[in-house]
Amino acid sequence: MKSAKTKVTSALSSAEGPTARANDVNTGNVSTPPSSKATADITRRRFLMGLGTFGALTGAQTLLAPLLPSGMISSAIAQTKDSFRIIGKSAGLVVLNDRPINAETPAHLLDDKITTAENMFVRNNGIPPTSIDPANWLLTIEGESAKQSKQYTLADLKQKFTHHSYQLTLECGGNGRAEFSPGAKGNQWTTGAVACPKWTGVRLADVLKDVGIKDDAVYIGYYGKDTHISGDPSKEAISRGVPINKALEEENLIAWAMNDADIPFMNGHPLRLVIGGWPASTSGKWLERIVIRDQIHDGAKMAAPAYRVPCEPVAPGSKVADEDMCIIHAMPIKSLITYPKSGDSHKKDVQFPVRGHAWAGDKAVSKVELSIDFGQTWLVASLEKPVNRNAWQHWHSQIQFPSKGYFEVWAKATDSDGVGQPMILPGWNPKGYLNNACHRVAVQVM
Ligand SMILES: Nc1nc2c(c(=O)[nH]1)N[C@H]1C(S)=C(S)[C@@H](COP(=O)(O)O)O[C@H]1N2
Ligand SMILES: [Mo]
Repeated sequence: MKSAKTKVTSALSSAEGPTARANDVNTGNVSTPPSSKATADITRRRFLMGLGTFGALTGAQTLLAPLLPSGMISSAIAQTKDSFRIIGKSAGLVVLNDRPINAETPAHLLDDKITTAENMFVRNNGIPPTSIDPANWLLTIEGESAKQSKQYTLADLKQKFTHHSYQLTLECGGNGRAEFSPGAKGNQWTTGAVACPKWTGVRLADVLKDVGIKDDAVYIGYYGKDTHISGDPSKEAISRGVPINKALEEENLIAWAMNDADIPFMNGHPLRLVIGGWPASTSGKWLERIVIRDQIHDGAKMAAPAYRVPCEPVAPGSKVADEDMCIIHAMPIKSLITYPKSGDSHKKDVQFPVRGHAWAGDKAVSKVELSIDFGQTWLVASLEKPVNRNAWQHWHSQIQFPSKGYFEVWAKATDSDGVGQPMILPGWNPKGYLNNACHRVAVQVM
């Protein structure tokens, strides 16, 4: 069935091509998650382990490894990035950029209801920290709308406040960017800049209230330990935030654990902000400082055009003035088919399962429908309730194909306000954000 498989994959090349390519070439083993005593040393050792894998594949000199800042790949490795793995991450992740490292998750690797550490995507704007010392980590809360400035160690946070766990969906605002036409610069995410692990930490609201919030507070902003891609220490890699009303919702966490283990280094160990349902750029990694602002936060990548879309719809390819760009708030309704894997073959007479997840920013998902005839008829899938607000919802169904041949499975989710996913690309915008078009996978029925 080799020729049919090739045909199936190429029929959906724009949506699934890079995924299929990466799966063909990546064969490394999976490394273990970070230990609970992770330090700078461990970070470095894990980086060396990664290079060791690379060295085994290519014969490269691992001697070079100590010279490389963690999170960066040398140009030698970049040339063969398809065979390089990010430390602690699945070999199936697709590396989109190596300076800094950015990698997405093929849909079939998001099949777990709770995204595993090795399968969570990685999105870096700057250079990840080169040393991490959890024992001496300090979180500072301050700002013109904070009643005082206060610092907490990780131990303080763990002792002083009630612990909470939530499954929270993080989706990059640029997820789906690859499909826009005319195209937008930036990481060419297809469908895989989304994850929904279980996070544990303290409520952002509890910590903000402990410091004291002045009546004039309108926004919060975060700062992390990573550095600007240029290496200029006076510049931030990214420093975004959310309106104070969103910040005070109970699901937002200052988290030290993901899936009951340390957060993977690339996902923000030892501490990160987790703001479910909003662009994941609001969830600061390697969290060192939170500011309570009396104005909309003005940190790096808050100003237009970053993480903004035209306030009113524009024709594809338009130039949009900065003052006509509005900040993205909650992410729109979207879904993913995590089984079957696109391009797989299936026997005609077997009823086989179709499943995935759907999420809707601050809202709930009310319905998921499937089509195997290009949207002419739809079948309603079984939809589970979210485990908590801002967590994605699992859906599943059984499909019986009417004949042999090439089929596409389409999924379309609708949110609790009755707003559904578009089947074609929605609102073109200069930076390629918020593509929530239906996901589709190819199936060859034999
Ligand atoms: N400190 C810091 N926090 C950050 C970023 C970053 O580059 N530095 N990237 C943001 C963006 S744009 C996204 S999409 C998410 C990605 O989280 P992940 O790398 O854990 O998947 O982290 C956000 N938080
Ligand atoms: Mo992002």
